[in-house]
Amino acid sequence: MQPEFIIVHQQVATHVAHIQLNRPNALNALNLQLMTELKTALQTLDADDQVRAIIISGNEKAFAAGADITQMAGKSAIDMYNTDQFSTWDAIKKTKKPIIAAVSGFALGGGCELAMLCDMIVASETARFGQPEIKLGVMPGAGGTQRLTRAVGKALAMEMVLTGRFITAAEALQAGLVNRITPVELYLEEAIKLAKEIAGMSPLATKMAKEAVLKAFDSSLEEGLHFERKNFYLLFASDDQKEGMQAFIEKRAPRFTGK
Ligand code: CO8
Repeated sequence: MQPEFIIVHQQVATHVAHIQLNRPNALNALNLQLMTELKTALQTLDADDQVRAIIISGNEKAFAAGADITQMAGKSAIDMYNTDQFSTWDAIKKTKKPIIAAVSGFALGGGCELAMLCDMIVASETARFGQPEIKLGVMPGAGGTQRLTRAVGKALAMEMVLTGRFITAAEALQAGLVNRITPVELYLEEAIKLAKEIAGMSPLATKMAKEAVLKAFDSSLEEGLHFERKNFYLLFASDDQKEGMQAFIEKRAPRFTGK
């Protein structure tokens, strides 16, 4: 069945796939169906050998303005527990391939959390990041208090979470939340450029490197270093390691196959 709220573009030649959130009338508010479609698309792309890097974008006005407030408003705690809408987020988190969020306009609440669940963020100058849940009488629920704090530090995270203030793209860059900012007409192009660059590397190495960087967030230094070393050694079982190092020695571009 065709998804209703996302569009998936796949560039076979460059090994880059692009998922566009497409609920523009609601500023891409993340209702349950959209999140399920996103999860399914990511699982499919993660299993597809032709795909080596993934972009998630919205449109110029909004990456996503958060969870769908109208869908949540009348729910009880038991409804929330039974629906367990964060289980889709757990599945998205398991994506092994690098994901770049291309953010323009609003990235609020669950939208900011979704961008932070990605591995890198390319933002347009018009991007606005915020965790405004406090204004709705709740608080972030999909990683906002944890990933934001790790990205920007306690002072700014506390201010954003407790006041709901949106920060600009420039502030987000300065705080280390985003990788780079571009004029609005170039943000998607820039994200695609970055994705293509990553897709040119060994797909095995990028997956294992992503896994190891993420490990830094929930392990001690010793444990993380141990994990890193194991992945490093493991890559010597790959053709790509032989090819990458041989190509260096022969002064030519490597041809990575993911084997
Ligand atoms: N949910 C549902 N509909 C929304 C949402 C939303 N989060 N955001 C915007 N919309 C709708 C509006 O209701 C409006 O619909 P309509 O045209 O039918 O009235 C349409 O999108 C356009 O919005 P506005 O007219 O409000 O546009 P403005 O440019 O005037 O304002 C804002 C833009 C400032 C972004 C404003 O829309 C706003 O404040 N939106 C809500 C932002 C927010 O509070 N987000 C947090 C939601 S809670 C959350 O994310 C909890 C996370 C938990 C985990 C996530 C699980 C998926």
